[in-house]
Amino acid sequence: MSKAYIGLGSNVGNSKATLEAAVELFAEFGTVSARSSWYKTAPVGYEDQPWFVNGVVELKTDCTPREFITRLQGIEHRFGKKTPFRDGPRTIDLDILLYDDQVINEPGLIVPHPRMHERAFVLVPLAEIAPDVQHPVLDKTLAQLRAHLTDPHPVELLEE
Ligand code: PH2
Ligand code: MG
Ligand code: MG
Repeated sequence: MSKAYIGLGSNVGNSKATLEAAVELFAEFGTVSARSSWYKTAPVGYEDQPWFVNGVVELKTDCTPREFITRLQGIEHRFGKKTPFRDGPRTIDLDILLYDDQVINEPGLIVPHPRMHERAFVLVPLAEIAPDVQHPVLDKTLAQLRAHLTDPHPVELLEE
């Protein structure tokens, strides 16, 4: 059984409802063992677009990483994911952040997520549920990485 962390994001449509529905579908290939709060986050990269809703889920699964990314892409497809350009608006984005302490660098499958350590919209929810987990490449805990963030983009708790 492996433990994976998935980053969820959306800024098109009813983002929170979409992401909640996606989390329900994770039961098809794993068991959700922790989930962060939802956050409202300023867009990083391409900035002329609505704020995102972001969060992180911890999942126990028997999938291989390759099966896992295929499952996540299947869910993205079911919610009609379209990405007209890099970092642009999307109904849903599901990214593998960590997969046990595996380090994978294959076409279409890079773990840990290569930009997670520099993004507040990832590290704030991730450190909320897994502060003591070690980043397998940077050899720092997620709480340490969060404390050293220099990303200026605001991350705010989503009001219910
Ligand atoms: N995802 C991106 C690019 N920029 N910005 C925020 N705030 N949240 C995201 O999920 C996000 C982003 C590419 O996947
Ligand atoms: Mg992404
Ligand atoms: Mg993605």
